[in-house]
Amino acid sequence: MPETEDSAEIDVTIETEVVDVDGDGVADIVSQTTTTTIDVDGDGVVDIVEVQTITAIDVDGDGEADIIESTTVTGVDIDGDGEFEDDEIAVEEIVAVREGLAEELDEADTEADAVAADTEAGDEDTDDADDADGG
Ligand SMILES: [Ca+2]
Ligand SMILES: [Ca+2]
Ligand SMILES: [Ca+2]
Ligand SMILES: [Ca+2]
Repeated sequence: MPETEDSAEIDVTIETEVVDVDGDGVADIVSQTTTTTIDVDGDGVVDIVEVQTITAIDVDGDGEADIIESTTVTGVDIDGDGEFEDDEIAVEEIVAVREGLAEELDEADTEADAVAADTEAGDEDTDDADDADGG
C-alpha cells in the first residue's frame, strides 16, 4: 500500500500494565492504555488525540475481573495552534461492575465495620490534657 503524504495519518500506541497487588502471582489489576493520534490534514501536527484507558480490577482475587473502568480523554485541536486547551478536551468515564459484586462487598463491609468500631472506642479521655495548659 503506497503512502500518501497529504492525507490523514493515524498513529496508535497500546500500553499494558499488570499489577499484582498482593504478590500471589495472579494479576489483580490490568490496565491498558490506547493512545490514538490523528493528523487530519497531514501537516505533521497532530489534530486529534484520543487516550483510552481500560482498567480491569479483580477485587476478590479469583482471577476474573470484577470491575472494569474505562476512561476516554479526547482532545481536538479546534483552533489548530498545536495545543490542547481545556475547552478542547473531553473526558468520558464508564465504570462497569460485575453482577453480584455489590452484595459480596456489602457483606465484607459490614464485618470490617464491626472491627473498626471496636478499635475506635476508648479514645476520649485524652481530651482533658488540653485544659491543663491554661497558663
Ligand atoms: Ca494477586
Ligand atoms: Ca495536522
Ligand atoms: Ca474476581
Ligand atoms: Ca488549540
